[in-house]
Amino acid sequence: MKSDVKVAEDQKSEYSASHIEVLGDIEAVRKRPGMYIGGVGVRGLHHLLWEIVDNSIDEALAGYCKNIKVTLHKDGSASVEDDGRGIPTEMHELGKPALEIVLTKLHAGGKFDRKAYRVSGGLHGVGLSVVNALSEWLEVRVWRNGKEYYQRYERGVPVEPLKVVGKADRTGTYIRFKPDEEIFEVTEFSWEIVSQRLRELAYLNKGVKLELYDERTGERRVYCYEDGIVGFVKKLNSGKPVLHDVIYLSGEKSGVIVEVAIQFTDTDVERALFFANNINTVEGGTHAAGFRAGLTRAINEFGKKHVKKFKPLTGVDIREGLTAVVSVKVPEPQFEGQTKTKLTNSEVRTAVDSIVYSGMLEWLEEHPNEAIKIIEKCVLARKAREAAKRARELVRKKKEGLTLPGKLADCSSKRPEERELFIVEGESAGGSAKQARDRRFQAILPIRGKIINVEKAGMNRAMKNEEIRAIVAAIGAGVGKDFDITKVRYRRVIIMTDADVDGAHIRTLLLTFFYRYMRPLIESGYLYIAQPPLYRIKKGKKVYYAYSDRELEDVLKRLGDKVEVQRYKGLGEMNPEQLWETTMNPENRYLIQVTIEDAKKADELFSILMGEDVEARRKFIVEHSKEVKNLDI
Ligand code: 0RA
Repeated sequence: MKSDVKVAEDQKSEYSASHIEVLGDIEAVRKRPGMYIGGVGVRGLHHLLWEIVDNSIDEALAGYCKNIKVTLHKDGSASVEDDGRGIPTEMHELGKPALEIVLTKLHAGGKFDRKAYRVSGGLHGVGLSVVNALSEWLEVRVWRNGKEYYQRYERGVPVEPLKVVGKADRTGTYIRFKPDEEIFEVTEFSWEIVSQRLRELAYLNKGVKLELYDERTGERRVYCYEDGIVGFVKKLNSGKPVLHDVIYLSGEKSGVIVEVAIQFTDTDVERALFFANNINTVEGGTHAAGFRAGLTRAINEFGKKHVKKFKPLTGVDIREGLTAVVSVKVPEPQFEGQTKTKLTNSEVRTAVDSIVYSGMLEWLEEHPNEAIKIIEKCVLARKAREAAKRARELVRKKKEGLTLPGKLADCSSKRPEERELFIVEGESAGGSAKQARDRRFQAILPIRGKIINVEKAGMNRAMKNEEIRAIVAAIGAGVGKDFDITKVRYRRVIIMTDADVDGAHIRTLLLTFFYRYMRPLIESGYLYIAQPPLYRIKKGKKVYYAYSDRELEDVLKRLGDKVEVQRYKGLGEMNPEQLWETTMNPENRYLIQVTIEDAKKADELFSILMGEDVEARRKFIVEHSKEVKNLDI
């Protein structure tokens, strides 16, 4: 058992020769320090310290170490002491003590690798040899086998062989190093950075005592949390109103150790921290995804079972007010992303999801009062979100000056000069028109047959009418004295009604409305009336349309006999293709541009029909009784 010391002493003479081979590794690290520790600024500097602390934490995770003590020395060096098993000092195949291999060979893994959830492969885990290579000097003490071992290195090279310097009644490792000023731009360790990280590590590794002493200022801190991440969440939520005690869920699945601490607050902030092998994975990853999925599923499952009229909640609503710490330990972690802080192992997602789902559901079932509080919080969050969305939309629409009616099928073109609005009577004709149209430049607004009697109503009452409001909103240029022709959203507004008495009635109503409340629309020549054909004439496979009785006569004369004539009574009798071909397609259609005279006539007609002058109405009906057979007044 004394062989290690003896050989180390025998080695002394051959030292210069035997360490030549490690020079290559040291040189590589010193040439490109950034490749190993990310940079030579503050981050890189502290990286050296994390590398050693992580090794001690690994020893703690393996169950051999309880105390870790970090000292920031006056001379600019830092030291880490732990009470683990001590770095092996036994002779290695390479003819050197394992300790020396660990401190000089890059990736001296293999036999020395303590398997248990090493941080290696992650942000840290570059190895102690990197710390050594980038230090002006490094001293190591190991208590092991009842002895105290000591060795000193300068810029990665041992200046003497490992030697026994005394007896020991303990085990452990002490490493003190001074970052090389030739390498680092910054060489001063930061109390803030170090204390924060040590506290975080204490939370993440329950029961491990991490002590920090700053020799430069005399400040001292001890971090140790028996409740681990539960304490972490308590700390994050201190001073905030909380809905329940911290929930702790843990388990192991496919080699992944999962720990989760959750507490909902009565606030609208979400604070979730994700760690993989003690690394704060700020870019998230599979553990974050699994956590969110499992939590959402559990809460919705519980809600469905126990809450009346429960509507499934979204993850966003669930996570409002959530504080959580998720910590996983993964055998072979894989990190990606900008800062290598995104965990990508897919087995972690399923492990976290299933542990969180079943654990959370069980907790909810066992704590029904708190569970209801949480659900109520989520429902409130949803309401607030929906209200905020509505408010935002209102503001947006106010800015645009209109609320587009729901039944408007708008066109996609943004060029006002080619946009057309068809105001179509009846839902079914509106449906056909929507199918028939060229959606790029033709918009359809279906209106119900009975629109308000503008004559009697006056402007305010007219504006309470849903159909009128929809028309005003769709046109988007205001109404009455506020009407602004430059804001009209379409170059043509086309009234499309049936070629029957009801159609005529509605057309008259609309014309009256436009004449009274949007007169500039007519004066500018924007208002049109669509002309559906009155007849469909078929001879063999050929089809003709006639838009008037005169036209029908002409067509019939031309075609001779053996023709089928169909009279269209309504737009609804045409299928969408026919409607497009005959009435909407700019190539074939007939549009009547409404003049101010037409509108004025309509207005007069309307005044007679609908107004208060009973005598005028009677006279009118007698004169026009042939045309207005079915008019209901
Ligand atoms: C390799 C193997 C063993 C322990 C360690 C390294 C070790 C490294 C460091 C670095 C700082 N503190 C440390 N503590 C332990 C296991 C040795 C054995 O099997 O006894």
